[in-house]
Amino acid sequence: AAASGFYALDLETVKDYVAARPNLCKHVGPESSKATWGVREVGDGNINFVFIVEGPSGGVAIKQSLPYIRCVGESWPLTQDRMRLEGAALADEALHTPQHVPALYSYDATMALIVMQYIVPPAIILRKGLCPCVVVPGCGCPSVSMLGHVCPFIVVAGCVRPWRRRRVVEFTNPEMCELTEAVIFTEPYIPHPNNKHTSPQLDADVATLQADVEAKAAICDLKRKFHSKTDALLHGDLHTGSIMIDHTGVWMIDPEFAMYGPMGFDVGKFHANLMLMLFATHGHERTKLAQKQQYVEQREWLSKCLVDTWTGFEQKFLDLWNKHAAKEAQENTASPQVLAGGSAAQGMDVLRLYQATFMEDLWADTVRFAGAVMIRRLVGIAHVADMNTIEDADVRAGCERRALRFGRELLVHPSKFRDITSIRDMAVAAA
Ligand code: ADP
Ligand code: SR1
Ligand code: MG
Ligand code: MG
Ligand code: MG
Repeated sequence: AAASGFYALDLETVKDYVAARPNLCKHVGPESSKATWGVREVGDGNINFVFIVEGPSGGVAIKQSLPYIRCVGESWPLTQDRMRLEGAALADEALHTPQHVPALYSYDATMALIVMQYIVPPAIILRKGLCPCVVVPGCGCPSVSMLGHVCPFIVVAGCVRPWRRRRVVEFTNPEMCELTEAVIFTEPYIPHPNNKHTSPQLDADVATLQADVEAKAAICDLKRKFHSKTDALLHGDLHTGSIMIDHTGVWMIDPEFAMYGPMGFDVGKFHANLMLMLFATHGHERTKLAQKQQYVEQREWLSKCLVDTWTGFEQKFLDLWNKHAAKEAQENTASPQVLAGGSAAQGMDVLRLYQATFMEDLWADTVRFAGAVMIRRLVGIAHVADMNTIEDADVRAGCERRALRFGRELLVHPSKFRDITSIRDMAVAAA
């Protein structure tokens, strides 16, 4: 928890906060120029407050956590330590992919805040670019390079060294993980006061889900994986609202849920959010007929992005793993080469077979986590603008129902989806 001395910033005090710190003034402007600085609170997420402070030298983004969840209020307390975790994760990600994260300028434990690089317009939150349909096919797939860089470096498998166990402990993020466990893996499957859905249109669908033994067994298994796997340092909340994009780059923001966990959780969460928008396009198209062609193009962009995300990720991940494999052989007693008794050829065979098993497992996790994330965004506490902005409730409910059924298939029957193109084809057909 934040030490005493904490206060919630506002549009005035945030300027004083910056002006009192020369290391921050250098990004904004001299203290003497304070009267000319512009300040906005731009937090549109569920949890925290974000201020942008701009002056003659540039700008900073200041993200502060209050001791509760913003979208719920004081009735749901939440650790302010989440800003420490977010700062640590940004710093860690910057070691590997500085081009894909805002630079961290400072962390203040007392004030439970981080100060970071302001990602300037025209960069836009990907979800906001998708909802009013302004992301055009000219933007590349945001995730190809990003996911490929971010997930893999831990070089998973067999990487059982003391430093790794220490890192898992360093990034233990129990309260944020418990939040995820509640809102993704528990509440949607039971009647719970946090839940909401388009009612009465989806009442029967929700009742069916909450009586669905197969879905409940699947989510139990997935929750165990979320608890117990420590493949890599995850972002932990990698949805389309955590990605900023323009025609030149991609930035991941908001890693306050960072922890060592199953890689399929990050990848699946991103896929799920692309698919939610894919299902939503049909509703937008029906209610905003003037833009029909744009939605057709957007669906094509989303479908391509879905495929490129997985294939780009898989390729980058295996490349990195292969690069590290030689090093592993010298350092790690559990490496395929050591287990092969010094035979380089056999070591390579062990590595290839092991990688194939690993990727199969990762794929199944990705499919199932994607299903769980789609479901939570339709019947749990936190819905998505992609669907919410379809004003006609009957049209919206139709999109949501189709997405819910598809999410359930991903969760319960992952083996029906042998690869990413089959997910794409089935999602396009089901939407
Ligand atoms: P929350 O944890 O509440 O979801 P986010 O980290 O997602 O908060 O930030 C909320 C919003 O603030 C983002 O959607 C984005 O518009 C803006 N934002 C956050 N960080 C930055 C940044 N570094 N540069 C520019 N805008 C930012
Ligand atoms: C109260 S649940 C809020 C949700 O918003 C965040 O972005 C996470 O996805 C969390 O589950
Ligand atoms: Mg956010
Ligand atoms: Mg946001
Ligand atoms: Mg957040």
